[in-house]
Amino acid sequence: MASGPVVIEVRGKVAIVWVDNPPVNALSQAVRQGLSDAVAAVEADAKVAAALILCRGRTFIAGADIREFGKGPLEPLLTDVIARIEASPKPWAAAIHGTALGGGFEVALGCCWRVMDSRAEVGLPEVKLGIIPGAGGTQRLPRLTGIATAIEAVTSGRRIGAGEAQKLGIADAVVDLEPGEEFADRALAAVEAWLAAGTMPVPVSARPVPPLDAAEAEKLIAKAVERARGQLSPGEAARAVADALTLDFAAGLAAERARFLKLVGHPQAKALRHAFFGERELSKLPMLDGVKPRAVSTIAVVGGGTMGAGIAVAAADAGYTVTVLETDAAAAKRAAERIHGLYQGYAERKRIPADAVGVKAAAIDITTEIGDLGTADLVVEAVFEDAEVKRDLFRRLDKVVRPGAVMATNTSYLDPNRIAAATGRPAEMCGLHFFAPANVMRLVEVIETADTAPDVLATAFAVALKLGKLPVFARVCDGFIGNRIWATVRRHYEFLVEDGASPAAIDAAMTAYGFPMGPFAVYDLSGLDISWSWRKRNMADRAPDVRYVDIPDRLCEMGRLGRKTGAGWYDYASGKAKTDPVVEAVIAEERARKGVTARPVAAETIQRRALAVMANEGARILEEGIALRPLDVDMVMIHGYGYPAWRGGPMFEADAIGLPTVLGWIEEAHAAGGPGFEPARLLVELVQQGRTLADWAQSR
Ligand code: 3H9
Repeated sequence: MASGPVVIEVRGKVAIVWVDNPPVNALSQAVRQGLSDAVAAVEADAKVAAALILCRGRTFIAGADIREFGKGPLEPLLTDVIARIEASPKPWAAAIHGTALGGGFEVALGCCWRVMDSRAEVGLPEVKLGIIPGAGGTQRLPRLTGIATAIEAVTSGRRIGAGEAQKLGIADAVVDLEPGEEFADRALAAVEAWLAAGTMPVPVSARPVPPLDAAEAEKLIAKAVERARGQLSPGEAARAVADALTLDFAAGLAAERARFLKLVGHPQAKALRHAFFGERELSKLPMLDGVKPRAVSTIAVVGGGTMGAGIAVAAADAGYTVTVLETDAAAAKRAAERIHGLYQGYAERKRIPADAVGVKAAAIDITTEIGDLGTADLVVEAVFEDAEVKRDLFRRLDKVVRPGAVMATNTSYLDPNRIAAATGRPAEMCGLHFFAPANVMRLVEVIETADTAPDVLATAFAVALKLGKLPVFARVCDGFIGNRIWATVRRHYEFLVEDGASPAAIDAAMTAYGFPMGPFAVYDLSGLDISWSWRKRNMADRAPDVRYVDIPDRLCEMGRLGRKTGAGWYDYASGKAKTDPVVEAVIAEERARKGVTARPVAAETIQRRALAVMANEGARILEEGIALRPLDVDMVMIHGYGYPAWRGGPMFEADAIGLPTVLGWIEEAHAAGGPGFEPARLLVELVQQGRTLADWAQSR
């Protein structure tokens, strides 16, 4: 076979079956057909005793071709291809470099032997796409690892490194490449040695399933369901693995297929595919087309507080030379301790060896001399959220930072245009809005000011990508994309409290919707004082007819600023969030003062109002050009605010539910919220035209 994505190269007695389907060797129809034909070709070639699958490019097969999902099954089916490989009288081996994921790992499990590069990983991440392994993964893996490990692997979708894979019996050999060695040569040598030994292992599908008590399996399934917070695939994946306890291989495979087919067309899987491709679309922007980013090798972070320390660690981890500027020696010491603490946390989670903590922390230079920032290629400001403090800082930076360097402010609510105007070079400024903890959270809003030069924007995107972040383009408005939507919906949650719902009932409704935390618990975690000072700043601009709930101000006046003060919407004296009679009394007083008769609010009402308000504000953000595409809004809400990925984000979900229905809910929210909650013009027009947000995005 000389062409197509699968090509055979015979070396001695072994046929190397090369898979070459860039970028990640996904199992498109052509690859499946190529593998199926290769089985026949290997069987027909009398000189060949065994076959070895190797992949070109950066990785082994990364799974089924996700773009083919939803198009109906195309022959040959992957299950049949794997069955042919496993049933072949000539043994097959898989040589894994990069990642063998999903269907790619399933192909490897159908082989007699698996040899892994020591840096390679395997995994069954299908649950993250709202599905389960559909080509035998749930039936073959437990035959190697046992039920409990297989359930953990398929429900988490985590990647298993070569060393662990060998311990679990997944990898038969692990190869540590010496400089100059080719993985193909080492893998081939391993296969030749196995052939020479003359023993063929029992096919994985024919091996017994290590027994597990049925009650124990039920417990594992229940745990997966609970952790999934409404997402179906983890529970289904766990059940599919547990089927192996009671069904023989063929019946288990059929049951797995039925579960796979049920899920692949489910709205949750569609939403998760949107999230998967959405993440990868974020940096594909017309304004970045052909624009060369500036070279960045050194990054200066101004401010070594929680945010600054997180940014510094993220930058150092990505290979940048990092300097942190602090105001005085005491602040510099605290910054150094914070950075050390972050690396300590890495060591505790086994991300780095314990003895690397000091070295890594020491690699981040901490200075109190602003002049030391003169050679930085990028300066990221992460100081106290005060316009004058920031403007003054940038005035001083302007004098020392070298010409051509990029300067970024990490403000969340202030106007980057005003901050940039403090410098003599606003074209070299942009916003980089990180989310705390900045070394963990992947979301970064990249803010284009009125003057940001295209290559400055391109530089910000390039750096964010190198940091392993998900950069989302946004223009300037109060709160940009995420905080603006959060502030709007938070006000609506406050209306619901005033109208009769308790904060705990709202939190329960939203966690039941799939959020990891309820909004009032989040409010307490991030601190009530941030929005309080914003409200105080903007008090003068407040129109008299705008609905205003005084409860959070009253709590702040009582010193209840959230978790950090031991009390906010909840009381934390016991270490856990507890409903507090003091808060209940404040709420009751405010209702009485406004003449509101409290009425219970159903969880569904809370949920549909929240979705409606978020989608409506998202639509305004789109019509104002603050965000470019609905997917940008969705990715911000998923990655920064805990919107359940399996719902696809508020814009995707609004389309999925139907814009006319959602518009009805927005009108309901408007009736309750008054001015500021009017339906977005964009949504009204789309409903009139019978179009969706996705249609709108496509037509632009
Ligand atoms: C499955 O296997 C089901 C089976 O059990 C049963 C079937 C019956 N298909 O992420 P990157 C694209 S479900 C199509 O930036 P990296 C991606 O969109 C599958 N396209 O690279 C991007 O395109 P573009 C289970 C795919 O180096 C480009 O490749 N497998 C697929 O950072 C580069 O991607 C998974 O869930 C795909 N399967 O990371 C694995 N994968 O350039 C999903 C990627 O146009 N993939 N693309 O934007 C990954 O996790 C990462 O891509 C990987 C590489 C780790 C492999």
